[in-house]
Amino acid sequence: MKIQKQQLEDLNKSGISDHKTKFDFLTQSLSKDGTDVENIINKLAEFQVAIPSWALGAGGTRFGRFSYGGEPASLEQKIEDIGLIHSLTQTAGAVSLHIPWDVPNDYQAIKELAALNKIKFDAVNSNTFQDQKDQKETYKYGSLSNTSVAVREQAIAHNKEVIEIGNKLGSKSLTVWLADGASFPGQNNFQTALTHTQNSLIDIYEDMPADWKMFIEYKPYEPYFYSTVIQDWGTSLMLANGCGERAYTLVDLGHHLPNTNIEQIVSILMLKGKLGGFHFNDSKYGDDDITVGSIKPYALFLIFNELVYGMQNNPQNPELGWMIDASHNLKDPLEDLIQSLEAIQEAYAKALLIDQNALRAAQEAHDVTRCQEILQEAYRTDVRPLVREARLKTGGVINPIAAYRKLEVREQLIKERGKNTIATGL
Ligand code: RM4
Ligand code: MN
Ligand code: MN
Repeated sequence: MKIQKQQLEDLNKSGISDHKTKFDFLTQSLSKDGTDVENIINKLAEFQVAIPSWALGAGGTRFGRFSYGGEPASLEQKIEDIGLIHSLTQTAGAVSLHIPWDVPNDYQAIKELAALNKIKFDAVNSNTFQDQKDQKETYKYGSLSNTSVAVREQAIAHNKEVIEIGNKLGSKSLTVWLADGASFPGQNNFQTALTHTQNSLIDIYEDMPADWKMFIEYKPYEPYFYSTVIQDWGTSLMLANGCGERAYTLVDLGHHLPNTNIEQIVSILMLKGKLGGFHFNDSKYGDDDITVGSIKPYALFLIFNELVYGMQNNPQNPELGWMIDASHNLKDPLEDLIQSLEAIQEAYAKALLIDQNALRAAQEAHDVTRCQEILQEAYRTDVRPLVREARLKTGGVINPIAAYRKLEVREQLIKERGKNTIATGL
C-alpha cells in the first residue's frame, strides 16, 4: 500500500481551519513572551526518529504472542510500513536493522525501495543473544564476555559482519546490546567478564570504517536475573572510553531500575561528549517497551530538557542517533509507533519552550519555586498546534492516527498480506 500526496491533502482539508485558529492563538501568546515559534517549528520539522525493523509486527512476552493481521513478512514490507508512517508524520525517516533478522537479499533493491520511501539506514544492531540455526558455538553463557575464545571470536565475527552489511546500505553506526550476564551468584567472574567484553569491543571498534560510531547499550537485568556485564551507564562509558573517540554510550529509557534519574545521566554524558544514541519507550516496571509517553510523560519532558540543553551547549557531543525501541503486544504496531512519535515531538516542543536564560537566572538566585514554575509553565502548554504545523509544513497530516484509520491502512495491509503473516523479531 502506498499513500498518495492527494490523499494527504484531502485528509487535511477538513481539519485545516480548526488547526489554523489554534495555531494562531498559540503563536500569538508565545510570541508575546518572546518565544521564536518559527525556530521551534523548524526544529520539529527536522527531527527524525528511526523505527526499528523489529517493532512493526506484534511483539510477545515469554508467556505468548498474539499476532496482528497484515504484519510485514519481509524487509521490503517493513520498509513499506515505515514509509506509511513517515508519509503521515514526516518524522520517521529512518530504519534501524537488526541482524540477522533483517539481512537484505538484494542490497540495491532495498536501497532503492528505502530511497523511494525517503527512509535512511540508521544504526545497525548485532544479535548475540540468540543462537542461529547454522551457528557453531552457543551464546547460552554469553558472547563477547564468554570465557571461551571460540565463542568470543564467533560473536566478534558476527559484529564485523553486521558492520559490513550496514556499510553496504549506508549506515554509519553499530549498536551493541549484550545480553551477557549471570542468573546466579558465583556463576561468572565479574572482572574476567568485563575484561573480555572490553577486548572484544576494541576488536570490533577497530574494524569499523573511519566515519562510523559505536553505541554501547546498557541494561541492569534481563534476560539474566542476577547480573549483566554492561549493567549501567558508568560501565558503558568505561567501555566506550576504552574503545576510543568514536564509541559512545546509548541510553534506552527502559533500561533503568525504577526511579533512576535518567535526565541526570543524559546531562552528564552530554557534558562528557559521550551520549551517542537514544532508544525511546516507556515503562512502569522494567524494560516494558511500551508506547513513549504513555506512563511517564513528565519524566520524558525532563529528559528532553536535558537533551535540548546539551544540544545547545555541548558541541563536544555528537549528533544523536534517535530510535524508538518498543514492542507491541496489544495495539496495532503502526498506530502505536505513530503515538510514540507524537509523544516524542510533544516532549521535544515543550522542552524547546523552556526559557533557558530565565531558568539559569532563577538557579543562580536559588529561587527554587521559580525554577519549578519555569519548567512547568512549558510543560503545561498545549504544544500540539506546533507539532501539527511542523507536520503540515513538511507534507504530513494534521492528525496521523485519524488519517491512518480513515485510510483503513490496516485493513488494506491485511487484504494484501493476509491475516497470518509473522514479522521477524522478538
Ligand atoms: C534489548 C535492547 C536492544 C534491542 C533488543 C531487541 O532489550 O533494548 O536495543 O536490540 O532488546
Ligand atoms: Mn534498546
Ligand atoms: Mn530493551
